[in-house]
Amino acid sequence: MLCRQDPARVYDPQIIKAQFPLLANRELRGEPPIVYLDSASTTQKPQCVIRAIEKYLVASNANINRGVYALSESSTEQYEHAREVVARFIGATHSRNIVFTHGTTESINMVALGWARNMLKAGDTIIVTEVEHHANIVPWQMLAKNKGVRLTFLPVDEAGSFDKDIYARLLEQNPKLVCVSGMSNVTGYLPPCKQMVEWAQRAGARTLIDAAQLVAHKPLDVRDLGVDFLAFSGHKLYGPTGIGVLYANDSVLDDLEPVFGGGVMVSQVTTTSSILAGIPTRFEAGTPAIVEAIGLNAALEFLESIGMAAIEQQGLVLYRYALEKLLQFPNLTILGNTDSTDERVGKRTGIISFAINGIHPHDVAQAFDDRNICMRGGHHCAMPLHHALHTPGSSRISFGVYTTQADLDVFADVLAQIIALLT
Ligand code: ALA
Repeated sequence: MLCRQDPARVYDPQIIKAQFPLLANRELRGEPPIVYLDSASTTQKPQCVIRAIEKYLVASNANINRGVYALSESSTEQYEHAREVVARFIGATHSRNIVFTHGTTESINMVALGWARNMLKAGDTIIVTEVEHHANIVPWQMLAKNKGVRLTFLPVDEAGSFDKDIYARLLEQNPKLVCVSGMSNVTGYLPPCKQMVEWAQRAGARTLIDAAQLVAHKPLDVRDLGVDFLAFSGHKLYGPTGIGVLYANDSVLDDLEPVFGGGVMVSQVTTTSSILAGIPTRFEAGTPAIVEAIGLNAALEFLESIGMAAIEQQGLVLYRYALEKLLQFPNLTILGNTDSTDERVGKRTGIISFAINGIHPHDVAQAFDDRNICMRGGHHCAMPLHHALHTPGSSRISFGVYTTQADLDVFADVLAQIIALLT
């Protein structure tokens, strides 16, 4: 198999990195080495994903669900196999619970427009949190405007974390839906999602988890979480852009209505009406992201062969290593609590954002870029969280399976130079 790692091999980020063409062997190509610390934005792609896409395009390319010729049938099988692999990867009962979308944003909008718009009425409450990426805020604000539902925000404390008592009080408003990020794309904060889902259910609310960041950092089991909807993107877990997933459990799936109409999602069409195709095909109008699904399949097999538990462990090692380095800099504030052993604030991983007194995050990112280090500066599409943490923007580093301690050593050396230069 293209994607299989040797299971006997101990996780070694250097060996993993060697499988990412953009990062590996740059000197041999006469290119300067780069340190890539922007995996929260998008991940690099391993050779096996690139090869799987190439192999599909060279040998199998045809539209799905249409042709009766062998090439088309094989393409349909590969696409549906990808759906099964996604279901397995997140612990879903069945592949019918997996809807392919174009990304997390589309998945969340699909819940807002295909489920909440029909199931909620004016005056109903949706709980959203201050931690959220704009993708899990704006669709609900649009729904509030069009439908008259009320949004209530679960605030963060100074540590960027939730207070369970405040959450419990908000649940007394009998919300119909609770939307929460599985992992902050700014602070790496991992809210206690399982408990939040349990409490929401007890209050009679449905739940949605934005797992865009979480899915690349921890093993995920949607049945154990008990969540109703969960959304993520392929490109943040080593697959291509343009493919995303909406998981919907059986209890909400029948109430989810298609948002897009078109070919394939119907079984019969007359000039006056149409009959919907089965689930999940009815949610995937038009030609879907077939090539991208093949790439996502390869990416998930790649991750499975390393093991998500090993990835989680290694992520925590790197997170602590980076944190120790950053904590040595005066004039630098790390967003959110930096004590990951503090039970009250929960754990963090994979992402660290910081502000340097007197330097704009864009200038920091530019200075790093001048030294071939890719990191992000700005509000990271999380303006409410930055507002709650009293800063308009921050500098962010985020890690992937290929990130090494050596990368972080280079980063810290350059950070010292930049601070000396710019302050
Ligand atoms: N959502 C991506 C990020 O946080 C783009 O950087």
